[in-house]
Amino acid sequence: EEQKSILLKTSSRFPIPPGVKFSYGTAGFRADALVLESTVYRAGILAALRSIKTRSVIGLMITASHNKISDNGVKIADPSGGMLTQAWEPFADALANATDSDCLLQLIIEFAKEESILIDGHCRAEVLLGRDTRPSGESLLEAAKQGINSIVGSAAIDMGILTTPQLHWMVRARNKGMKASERDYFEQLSSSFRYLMNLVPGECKVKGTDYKLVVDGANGVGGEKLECLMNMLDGLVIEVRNTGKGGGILNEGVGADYVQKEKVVPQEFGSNDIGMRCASLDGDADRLVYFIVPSVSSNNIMLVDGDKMLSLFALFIKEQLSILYKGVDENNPYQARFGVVQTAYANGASTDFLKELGLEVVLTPTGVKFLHEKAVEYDIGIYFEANGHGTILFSDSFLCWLEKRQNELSSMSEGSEPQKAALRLLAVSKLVNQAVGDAFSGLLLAEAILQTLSWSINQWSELYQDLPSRQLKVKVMDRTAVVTANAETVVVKPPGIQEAINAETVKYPRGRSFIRPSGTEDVIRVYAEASTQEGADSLAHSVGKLVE
Ligand code: 16G
Ligand code: ZN
Repeated sequence: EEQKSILLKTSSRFPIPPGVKFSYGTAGFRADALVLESTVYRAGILAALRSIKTRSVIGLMITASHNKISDNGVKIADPSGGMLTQAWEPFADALANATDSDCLLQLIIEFAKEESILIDGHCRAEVLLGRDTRPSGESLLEAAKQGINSIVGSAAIDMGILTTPQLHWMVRARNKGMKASERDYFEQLSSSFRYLMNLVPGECKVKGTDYKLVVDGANGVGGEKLECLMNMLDGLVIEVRNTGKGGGILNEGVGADYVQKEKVVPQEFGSNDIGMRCASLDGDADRLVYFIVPSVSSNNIMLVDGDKMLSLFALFIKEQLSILYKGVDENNPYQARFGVVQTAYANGASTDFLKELGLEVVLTPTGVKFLHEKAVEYDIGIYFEANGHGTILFSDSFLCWLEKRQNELSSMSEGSEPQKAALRLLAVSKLVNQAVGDAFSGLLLAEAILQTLSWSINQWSELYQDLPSRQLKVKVMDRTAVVTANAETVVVKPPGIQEAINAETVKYPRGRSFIRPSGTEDVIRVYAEASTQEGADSLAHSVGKLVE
């Protein structure tokens, strides 16, 4: 009864805006910040219930990533640090759209019963809260707190302004009984980076212009946090621009999404940076792309996208594994299952490259939750979206074996190549965020690998030649009319469209094209690639016409 009256009282302070329908999409709820208070309040309730149900710490992050500054959003992190289980998404939708306090209360009671969640104050809930630098974040965070506190026995712990991956990391660390402050996060990243750098062969230290990395912070939380992390690093000089302190606007003409989609130089970068190694974070620092400014004459960049990051990481890990196995005796082989996960957006040239390396490549639909879910099936699973979101997951059993093997090797032949390979892999498993894609992990790993291989960014970029591609979006009445299958590579509805796409595609050498309904906008997205840019453009346009 007490619980009911608290819920009725607090929820009446957060009426839902008229005429808006909320949906827990690929990246949680996202909308104009002005209509989000009730949704975030309700997401707070959901997080508290999830915490009681799982008897674990849950995360709630307030961010709209690469969206414009006036937008905001909220997403929930599960006990593993990953995305909220898909099984609860329908409940999230129902909560967000409940028309009034009574409906809301009714929904909660029914759901709690179904899921056997006992709200009696004995089962304690604990939710870690984080937000990015958006101005609307502060009041939305307050709404989340009220939502959490309206479930009896719940504690909301405000972790302050964070990157999305930092919050996910903290949730995971807390549930593993590890130290989980921001300081601990920075410690773990910087110490494992130092470890990798100490293993760089002496003759390989990169010199000259290759020495410095210039990072575009998207005028968001990533720029600010990278400046903290940077001070703890040895052997790497980083210059951060677009930190948000210089008056630039979040995600406006800056950031990983802009750079990857538009393939042009971001604000504050230009002719002084020609040939430099540059990188861009997105607004909540869970995406990363590298780029080079090739010449003064144009605004175009040479992009090193998520696919190329994945390719570098896969190449490096494969190499370390094969060195490691050289030292393994016949009776003690642990054949790590090593797999790569991409989406249909992966450049065809990257998929060819990975397959030629002898790796197993699988495709999933767009959205981190799908890629992540697939990658955990391997001992070492690497996933990346072309847009720069991705990570490398290690299984506990493989890490356990690796730890043991490293000990054996160090007592047998301290300083041998197989032992170094084992140490490198162990360091990578600590450097790389195991909860979710993290621009900082990706950046430090890429830097350490380039140094280990003594490669310039140009050599990295030349791993393979991207096939020219084009992306378009088409506004439609009802995007749900398009239904896809086989990891979004085939349209099953409306009938006939796939045949028409096929008929267009065969006209172009190396042609490939697909369409899918966006999970974040009211549009159908079109992707096309072909052996020439003109071909890709023209294929995208003709496929776009089929959709209109
Ligand atoms: C979200 C996804 C991202 C995906 C994008 C696609 C997460 C954390 N983020 O931002 O992975 O690439 O949506 O957007 O899952 P779209 O459906 O509008 O093309
Ligand atoms: Zn993001």
